[in-house]
Amino acid sequence: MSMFCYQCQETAGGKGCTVRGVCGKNEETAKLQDILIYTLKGISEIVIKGKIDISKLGDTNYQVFSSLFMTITNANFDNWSIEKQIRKMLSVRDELKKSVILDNLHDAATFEVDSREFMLEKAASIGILSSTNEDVRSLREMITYGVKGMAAYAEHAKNIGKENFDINAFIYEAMAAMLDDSLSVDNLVALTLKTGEYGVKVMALLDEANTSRFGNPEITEVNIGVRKNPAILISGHDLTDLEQLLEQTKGTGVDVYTHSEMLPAHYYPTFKKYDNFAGNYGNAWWKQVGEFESFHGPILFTTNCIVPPKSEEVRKRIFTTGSTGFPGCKHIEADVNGKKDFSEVIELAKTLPSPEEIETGSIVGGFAHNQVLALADKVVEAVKSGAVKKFFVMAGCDGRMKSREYYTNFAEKLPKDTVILTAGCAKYRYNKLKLGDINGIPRVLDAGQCNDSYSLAVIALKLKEVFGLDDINKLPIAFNISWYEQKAVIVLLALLYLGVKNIHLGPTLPGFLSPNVAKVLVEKFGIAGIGTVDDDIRLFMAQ
Ligand code: SF4
Ligand code: SF3
Repeated sequence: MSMFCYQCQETAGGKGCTVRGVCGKNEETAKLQDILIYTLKGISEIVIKGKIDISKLGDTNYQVFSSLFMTITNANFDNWSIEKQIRKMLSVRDELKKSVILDNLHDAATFEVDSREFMLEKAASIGILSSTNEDVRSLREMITYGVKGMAAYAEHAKNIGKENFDINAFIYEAMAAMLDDSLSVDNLVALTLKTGEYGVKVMALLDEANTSRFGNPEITEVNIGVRKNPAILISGHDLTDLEQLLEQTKGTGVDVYTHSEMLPAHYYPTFKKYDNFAGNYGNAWWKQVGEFESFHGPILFTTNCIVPPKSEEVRKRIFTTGSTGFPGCKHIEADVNGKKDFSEVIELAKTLPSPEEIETGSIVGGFAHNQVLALADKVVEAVKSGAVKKFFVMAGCDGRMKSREYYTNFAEKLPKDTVILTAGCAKYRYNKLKLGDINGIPRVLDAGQCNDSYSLAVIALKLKEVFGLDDINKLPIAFNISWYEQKAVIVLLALLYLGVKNIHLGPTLPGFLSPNVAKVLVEKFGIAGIGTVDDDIRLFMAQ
């Protein structure tokens, strides 16, 4: 076995990628990412054992977020930049060690590697499979993946100037705990729930950061057709990158379109002032292979999900920034003030043809908590009168697997008196269907990106209060979540922490769940996989 990774839903055979990632990640990238994670565990042990005041760590906290983010599925395939980050974090680690006197440190806090060959050799003994007990391994990885998602959201919030040291402290606590062999399975189950608690906190922080900077999302019709100007396509989740790109393209004659998880940016009032913010092009991340070809212009990745480009022509048009990277694609760094210079992207756009039309018309979104709560009377009335029988939270990720057609069929077959609440790129499986509305309430309400699943939780908690219920599970809301990468793991853990039971998770259960850990999730939380569309709808409607 040359590598081992089972962090995403598309892992080979549902068990683990051992030769090359289904995502395109090669052995060397996988091993370097393992070393980066190991280094972070070592740093975390020093921070925790040395009782270091993390509010004084400055950029180190941000570098920890970025390092974790670089290892998220489809974020970074560039070995050179991962190696550079390992070296940076090793020197951070060694500086931290000088500030405290500690003995009995774990190998993760002391190991040395001077060449890439050494790193790759070292990786063979410190990866996922070095935890030999399968239940401990399963829980450790579930926590680590939750922490990766948490770090991604914390990084976005920090880019807007919002930080919460309690969240940062938890990230160190959790990563240090991954080295602690004295922790029992029960301890790790408790830590998993605590990860969910901090998942809620980080999504609340990012929500606060986004809405205070860009305004509250509002109901918006988004153009999915094209205009005649040359254009740039921006993908990923980082709204500060979008803001800078819109500022720099203003008045240049170059339009900006969103792709995949950037679609919800259209719902924020701040971005509506840009005349060149033209619409959304295409669908979820995995459809980028064809869609990037027909777009013709440059593509800017602010975060995951990158699919390795098939042609040199497309690769030359891809730019990365933040935690993303792909070999052969130009990476745009921020200066010390966080400013990024996108002039090369803009100049390239001017030389390329305008996008080819693949769709026409528009879609509607912008149903984050503030907007939905502004319509609360209408929503409550619809439930009380029986016009709406049930809400279905169908948040999460989309992916390539054919079995995900389930979600389109499920949305189509749902009774007409039900409403779908969605967030994340999972929405592309049903956001263009003509599902109609109920007394003016559209049957698909899109709250935003995956992190805006927080909005769906806020809406549920508010409804619980309005209906005077003592348990969120007594609401007429069912949860049918689809997952792919690690941000969906933190969303799931956050929902579990909030007490949501009977979540259906698909299209397959995570490969990283050992049979015993899966049993705990089933017994304690009623988690289930998906079945057939008809059976599942019958089951959900009877609940
Ligand atoms: Fe495999 Fe997913 Fe890991 Fe890629 S991220 S190597 S597809 S498990
Ligand atoms: Fe999608 Fe990659 Fe998860 Fe933010 S863009 S939800 S998969």
